[in-house]
Amino acid sequence: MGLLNPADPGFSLMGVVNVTPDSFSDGGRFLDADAAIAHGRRLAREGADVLDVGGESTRPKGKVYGEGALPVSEDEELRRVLPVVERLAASGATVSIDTVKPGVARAALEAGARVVNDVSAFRSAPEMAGVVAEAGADCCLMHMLGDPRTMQADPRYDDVVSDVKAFLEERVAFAVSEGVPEERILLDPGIGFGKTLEHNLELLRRLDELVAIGRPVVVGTSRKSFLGAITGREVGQRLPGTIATNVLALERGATVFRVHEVSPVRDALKVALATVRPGWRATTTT
Ligand code: HH2
Repeated sequence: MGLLNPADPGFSLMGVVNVTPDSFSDGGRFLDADAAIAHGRRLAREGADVLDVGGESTRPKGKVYGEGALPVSEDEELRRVLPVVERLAASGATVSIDTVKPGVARAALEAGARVVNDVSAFRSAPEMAGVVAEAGADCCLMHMLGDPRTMQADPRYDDVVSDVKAFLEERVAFAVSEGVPEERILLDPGIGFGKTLEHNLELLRRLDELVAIGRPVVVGTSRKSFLGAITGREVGQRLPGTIATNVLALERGATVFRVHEVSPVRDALKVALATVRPGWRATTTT
C-alpha cells in the first residue's frame, strides 16, 4: 500500500526514521546506518506503509528544546541518509525522503525513494518542484511559519486554519505550474511548525477545512511538545496523546499519519476507521 492508492479507502502510516544526532524525540538513537535500517525494517513489519527517512532535524528553537536544530551541510545529510534509503528501498519498503535540499532529494530518489517530504513546501529551494516532477515522485508539502530557528518565536495568524489553507492552496498551484501532477501531492498543516498550543488544537479541530482542498492530508503530531504541554508528559510518554490526536484527525478526514510508534497507532486507527466507516473492517485482512 502506498501513500496515494485511490483504491484504498483506509489510511496510511508514515514511520519516522531519523538519522540525526539532534531530533527532538529520538536524536542520536539511529545515527548509525545499521541501527536506522533495523529500526525502519521493524516499523515496516509493524505496518508502516512508508518509511520517512530524515537526516536534518527541524527541532525548534525555544524554551522547550533550547537552541534548536543546527543546519546540516548537503554532504553530511547525504552521508547520513543515502545508505539508509538505499537499503530500505532495496528491502521492498516505500521510502520517503524528509529534506528541503534538492540535491539530497535527487540522490535519494535515484537510490529508490518514491516520495519527497519537504517541510518548506518547495520554498527553501523552488527547484525542488522540478526534481519531484522529473522523477515522477509523490511529494508532501507542509506549512511552516518562518524556519525552525524562528518559527516558535511569536507565531501569529489572522485565522490559523484559513491562513494555512491559503498557503497550501498556493503551494499546490506552484507545484502544478512546475510540472508536478496534482495527483502526486499530499498536504500537511505542519503541527508544531510555527504554531502555539491553541493553533495546533484549532488546526486539528478544523482539519476538515484542509481536507476540503481535495488532496490527502498528512498529520504529524507524534510526541510533539503540545502534547507534553497538555499532559505534562516527557517526550517518550506521549503515545496516548499521539493516538488521541491521530484518531481525531482521521475522523476529520486525514488519511496519512506520520508517527514514531507504528503498531499501537495502527491498531487505534483501525478501530477508529471501522467505527466511522462501517464496512471498512470487512475489507481488511488482519
Ligand atoms: N514533523 C517533523 C519532521 N518532519 N514532516 C511532515 N510532513 N510533517 C510533520 O509534522 C513533520 C515532518 C518533526 O518530527 P521529527 O522528525 O520526529 O523530529 P526532528 O525534525 O527533530 O527530526
